[in-house]
Amino acid sequence: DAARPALLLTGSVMEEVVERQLSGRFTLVPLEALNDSNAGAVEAIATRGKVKVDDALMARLPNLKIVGNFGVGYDTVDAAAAAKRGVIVTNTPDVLNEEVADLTLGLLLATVRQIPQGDRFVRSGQWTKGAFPLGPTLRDRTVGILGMGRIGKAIAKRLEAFSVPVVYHSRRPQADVAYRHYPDLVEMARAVDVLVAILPGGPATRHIINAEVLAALGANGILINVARGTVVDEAALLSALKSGTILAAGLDVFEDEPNVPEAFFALDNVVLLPHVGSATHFTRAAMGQLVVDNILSFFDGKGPLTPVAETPWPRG
Ligand code: 8YV
Repeated sequence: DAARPALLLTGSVMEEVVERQLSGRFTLVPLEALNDSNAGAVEAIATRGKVKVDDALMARLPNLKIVGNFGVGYDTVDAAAAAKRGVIVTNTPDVLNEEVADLTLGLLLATVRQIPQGDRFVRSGQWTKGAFPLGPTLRDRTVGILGMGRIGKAIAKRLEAFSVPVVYHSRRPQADVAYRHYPDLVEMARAVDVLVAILPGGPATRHIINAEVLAALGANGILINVARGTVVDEAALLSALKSGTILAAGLDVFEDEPNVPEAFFALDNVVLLPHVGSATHFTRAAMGQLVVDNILSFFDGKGPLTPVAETPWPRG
């Protein structure tokens, strides 16, 4: 149907939520099927994960109007280039805050209290030969949150309930929180023994957690990364874990995921997760629905619901 607008899918985006609802309105075009004869019909993109929606891709789509990103992080979409082309970019904020914060606390506790190590200890029959060794605690720690956005605040709230002091580093202090703000990340790393990364990825934050930050975090220090793999210098982290520069790490994200450096597998002081911060049926469905609602609202003339900061759109 030549009159129907097309929607480009860069990958599978919640088939049962997004693809089913949008197929009534758009001809769905998987990225592999994009060619010179259907590119002109593409007015929307639904995207997730690794595939980059960059200026080169957008240049092929002269009638592109909106990019709906499945995820709150949109580092794989060049939102500035989209803005120059007058293309709206939307993400899925808020609907995943509590889910990601839950997982963050789980990963923190798993790392500090060595929960996966304890599971391995029982399964391998070692318990019958002696007790599991005593380990570190959350009780004597201050947590420094790197990024005090919507999810950072949900993490902080949970830590308060755990009676754990919270401080944070972000470019600007947040008006609506009472936690101490550190303008300098290294200074905060020196003052805390847990660093939780929950800030956007992309070039501006690449390797913000480097060897210097890890050294400042120190020998009792624990790093939790639920943001993007790119925010950590992974080589520096590996050597800090091996040498005892820091104590342990809990990682949900990696620089080249799903490829995790094998060197991590040999270390007993890391807990490794396959990027599951928001990965539940409940929350992924809510994220998918928000992708759909953004695109349909826009094509109904009511504007996007959750445009990203780079998108020039009047906010209510
Ligand atoms: C991913 C996430 O989007 O929301 C984010 O920023 O990291 C995740 O929810 C999800 O893995 C989709 O690929």
